[in-house]
Amino acid sequence: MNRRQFLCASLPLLAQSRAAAAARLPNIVYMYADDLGYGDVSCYGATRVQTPNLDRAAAAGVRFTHAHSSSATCTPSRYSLLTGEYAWRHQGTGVLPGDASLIVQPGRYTLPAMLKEAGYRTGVVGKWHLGLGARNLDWNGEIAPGPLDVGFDYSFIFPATGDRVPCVFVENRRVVNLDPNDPIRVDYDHPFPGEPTGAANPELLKLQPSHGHDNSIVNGISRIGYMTGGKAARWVDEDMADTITGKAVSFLEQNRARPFFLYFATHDIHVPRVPHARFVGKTGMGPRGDAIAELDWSIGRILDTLDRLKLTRGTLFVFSSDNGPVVDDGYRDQAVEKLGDHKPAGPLRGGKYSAYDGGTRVPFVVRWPGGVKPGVSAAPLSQVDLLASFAALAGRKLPEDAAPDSFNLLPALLGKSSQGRPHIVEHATALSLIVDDWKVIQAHNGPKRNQTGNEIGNDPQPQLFNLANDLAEQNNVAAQYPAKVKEMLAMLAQIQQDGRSRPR
Ligand code: NG6
Ligand code: CA
Repeated sequence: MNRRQFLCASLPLLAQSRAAAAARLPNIVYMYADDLGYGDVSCYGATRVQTPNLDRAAAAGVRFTHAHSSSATCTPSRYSLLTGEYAWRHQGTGVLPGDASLIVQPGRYTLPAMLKEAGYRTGVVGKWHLGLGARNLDWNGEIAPGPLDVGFDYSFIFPATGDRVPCVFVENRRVVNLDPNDPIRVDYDHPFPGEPTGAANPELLKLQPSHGHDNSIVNGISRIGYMTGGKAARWVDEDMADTITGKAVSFLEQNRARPFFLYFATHDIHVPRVPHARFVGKTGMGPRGDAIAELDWSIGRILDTLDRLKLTRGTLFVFSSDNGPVVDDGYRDQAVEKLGDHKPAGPLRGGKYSAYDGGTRVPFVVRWPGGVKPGVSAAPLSQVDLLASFAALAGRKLPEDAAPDSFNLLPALLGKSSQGRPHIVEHATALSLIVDDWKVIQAHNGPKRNQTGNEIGNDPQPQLFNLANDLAEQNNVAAQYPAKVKEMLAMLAQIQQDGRSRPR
């Protein structure tokens, strides 16, 4: 073959590979804060704490005002995010203890599994809280099934929450830094003889619980549940953001050459709030405010890394929170005393655990330079929609039975349409349904507030609000509009009964 023939033969190939490069699917980074409220960041109106890094993403992207986690607590929100199915459809998807078995069935069609099929390299870093193992997990051996069995290629997680044992990181299938001569054991019912607890040894604590949280002591903080052993593997709360942000950054560096999906779930701003010394005193709001500053630093590290790797234009960056805010979630950390006029839920009623909008309406920012039309969007959406929307982005067709509650809202997500989902189901102890301006909350017996002081939204009668003129849900108009209440409750019951809400 002469040079001319060679060129002629290779040109189509060259053109193809150029086209392939141009058509490289965008990377996706989904950054998920814990317990961060609608009013906790400056781009949503906070003034006493500044979040310049999130604000810069929001200014270049789309800031959503009507985006919801699917639940007012963590486990069910994360379950829905990964499966595209409302968690309340299944028993056993509530807030899990740290020794729970994996609740997402291995092999199931999940958000990471879908993206992996589409050619993405998938990783999870940070909070997991969806259980690990099948039953009676031995923390000293292979930890399976876990993230690697539901679609992730790589994982560096903490099993449950910062306030639950075991207080160790798990990388892929092993506890990190585990000394085989100091095996870990975990028990949620019985203390280990000879091990101090918060209840028996408050003098050993650097942070006192306000309710619960008085079992095993790790790093001077008593937790939920008991653990013994694994001394070298235990985390130091002050270093947690550094550790997991560092792992997230490494994942970006190592996978820069191919499409990747990073699910980065922070510990901030969940309890125990023990930010690194660099952030202590930064906000004048005590550890809760300082944890927001630390969270914003993590966001900045991710955005800076994308810039440094020249991946910013090719990366869809999404930021949100798993549920609304809480001030006293069980530790005496001055959050209540130093709150002042800061409004964690902004203009919304309730917070974490609540059927009012403060429970699930959360900050939601999408940035993709060149890919989104920047602005502010009031399109109603739920995190349960990310599976179907990202599938559309990656050109995948969902199997009919997969992701039964996930709507493809890609045009809305990219700021190109104001059309969101036709209805939102919110989950707290009661279920609620939002359609257009109306919101109904199912009747539910139980206390008005839980021990955090947050309003739960329980009422023995259904409640009805018009969010267009009463965003703060102050005027229950159920008595004025009985037909509306009836119609909406019937629709909610239908969604429950059908086992799915995504049209076939
Ligand atoms: C509650 C904990 C709370 C928090 C929550 C889960 C007590 C008294 N309270 O049971 O501190 O851990 O569970 O939070 O134990 S979540 O964000 O993971 O849903
Ligand atoms: Ca949470």
